[in-house]
Amino acid sequence: MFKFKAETLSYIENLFSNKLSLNKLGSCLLTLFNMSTFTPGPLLAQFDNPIALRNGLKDEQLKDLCTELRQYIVDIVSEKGGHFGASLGVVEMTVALHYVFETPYDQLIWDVGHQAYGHKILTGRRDVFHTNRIYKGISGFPKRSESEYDTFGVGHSSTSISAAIGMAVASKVKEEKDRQVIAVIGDGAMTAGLAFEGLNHGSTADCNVLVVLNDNCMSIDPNVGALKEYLTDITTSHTYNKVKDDVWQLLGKVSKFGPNAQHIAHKISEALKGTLIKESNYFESLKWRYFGPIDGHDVDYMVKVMRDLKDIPGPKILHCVTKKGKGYAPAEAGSPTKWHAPGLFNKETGEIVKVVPKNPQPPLYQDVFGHTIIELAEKNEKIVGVTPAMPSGCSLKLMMEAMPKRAFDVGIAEQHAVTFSAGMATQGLVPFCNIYSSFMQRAYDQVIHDVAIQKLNVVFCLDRGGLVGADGPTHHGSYDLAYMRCIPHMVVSSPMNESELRDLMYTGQLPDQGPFSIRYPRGNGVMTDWKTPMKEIKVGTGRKIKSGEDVAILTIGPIGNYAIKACENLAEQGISAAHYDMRFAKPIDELMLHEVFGKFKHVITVEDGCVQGGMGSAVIEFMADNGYTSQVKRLGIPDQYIEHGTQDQLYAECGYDVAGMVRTAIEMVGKQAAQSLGA
Ligand SMILES: Cc1ncc(C[n+]2csc(CCOP(=O)(O)OP(=O)(O)O)c2C)c(N)n1
Repeated sequence: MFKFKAETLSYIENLFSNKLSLNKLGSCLLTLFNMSTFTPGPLLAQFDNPIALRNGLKDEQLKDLCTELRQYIVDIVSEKGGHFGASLGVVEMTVALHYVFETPYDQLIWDVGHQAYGHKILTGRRDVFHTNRIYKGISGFPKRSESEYDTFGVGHSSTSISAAIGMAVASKVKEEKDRQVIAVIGDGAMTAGLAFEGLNHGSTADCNVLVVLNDNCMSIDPNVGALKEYLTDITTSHTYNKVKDDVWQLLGKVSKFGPNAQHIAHKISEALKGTLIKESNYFESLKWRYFGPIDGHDVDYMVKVMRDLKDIPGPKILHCVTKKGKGYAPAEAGSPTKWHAPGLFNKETGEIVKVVPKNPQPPLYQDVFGHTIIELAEKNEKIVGVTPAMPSGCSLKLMMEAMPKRAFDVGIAEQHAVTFSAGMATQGLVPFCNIYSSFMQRAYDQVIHDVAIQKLNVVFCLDRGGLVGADGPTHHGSYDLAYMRCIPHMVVSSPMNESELRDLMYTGQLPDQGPFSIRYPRGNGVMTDWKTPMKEIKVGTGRKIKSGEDVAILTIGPIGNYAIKACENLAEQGISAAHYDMRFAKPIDELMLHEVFGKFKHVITVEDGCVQGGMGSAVIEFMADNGYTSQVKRLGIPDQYIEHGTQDQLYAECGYDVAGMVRTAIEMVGKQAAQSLGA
């Protein structure tokens, strides 16, 4: 049977409630049938996939195709949202790669994948691209289940080189001699240890990999560290560039030499090395052949270079210099950080759409963190802040500006961020190490081995804990409550509101706290007046928000605010629900749990995290250990990967929105309550 999408249903509702103007009717009808109202340029419209492109496009049309592809991205992202600057910066690279290489047979891997919009549009998803990141629409990142052109699922950075080497070695094992593997990786992603591990192994793996280094000097915020400076040096070095030009001239002839190509290429690289003895090349020293830097926006030249490189076997790097936001004037002129994912904007003026609320709104949790750490650090000189490449995203930027010597962006290097924090903690400092919940997965051993076993006082602030929305399964912070809870010494906490976040941050920096984790979600809090005086919360204590008779709802974190509404709703239906804000998943508040299980036959636990191993599991463990026998239902993220959508859509899908809590309570006690009401 034909099923309407949720988005479509809301259009229908709006139509019938007269909320939509007539001129929107057309676009609504198109949306009903999931059709695009966006019109691609004439060239882009002709090609449904790269095979058609390679068969039909002439070299002299490459530039026009790039212009149309760029425009199509601007048209759609300005109205539908999503990542922006990075995709515009790789338009020429995307076209050149699909034009030169035999995708999907040749394997093209995008690192992080936030820059792959052009790739999606060229690889069969042009007409559904307007559903990008929308509930039930296409994913904002490459995804193997979505297209055979998406060779490797991504979202987290710096995986592309390792994956490419794996694929290339597999090709070797399978004796597919003609198959090419290409990884596109940004200069930001290149700062991660994982990328280095790939480079280090790749040189000896004797396989056919091309790494295209997309160097735009930016991560989300400005890229940091020595590699960035090295790449800038090599791009601006006159000696290097002169030699490079000579080499390219020679290289242009390589493909014509057929079987001798390898020998000639070797001679070229030796010549390059010899000449640049004083400026020895980082990649060359790791035994990767290095080519470039070249202008990543000159599509004709990119095509020429890539054609040549196809004939050169072994591991090689092509260094391309690009600009984030290229071709869209407001993004080129403005802050690349702002244009990384600007939200909706007026494509004619470049003005970013801001809905100005009538009344003051509660702050983002990340900003509460950003302001509170400064307040704490002003009083406690031992406090320092650490972020792996997310200073804007987690708002540590505020501290980096206010106290530049005490706040550090260490690059996309979660493992280093944790061990670096551990090192500082051994010297008596109190690091607040802020890492998104899903990115922390990368640094798990460091949390255990470097922090927890040594009982060091590092305060982990896990931003984006819980379902994050449009970024989808790679970014949902589903697991932290569970993965932190099984670590000895670790305090596992989550505030229900801004004031509790401040109190927990205050508590975490008190003497001898040991490893202390505080998780909070993406988005806004609930308090407009949130700068409350900070006080200690006794570790392992929750609080009763509301008494009740029929059922107890135990929550952790801001999802507790949904429970408040659920209790009100249940009261209207004659069910008296008690509500407890647990605050800690570990140590769990045993006194409070004795009260709960001593009184209630029906208990519901709610967390914006996986149901396995989280707070609900802790409650059931307590119940079993203490011989209680109540009926407990755990609400949270089920044992599956949740796709993208708005946070509310996803809470509803997982059954822990207000309606889900009410439904569960009624299922558990509804009949009984109804009977006692005499129904
Ligand atoms: C492990 C991990 N940490 C952090 C991020 C967040 N993140 C997404 S894109 C990005 C910047 C990537 O920079 P770069 O590779 O240079 O690509 P660009 O956006 O400049 O094209 C970061 C830090 C991530 N996706 N994965």
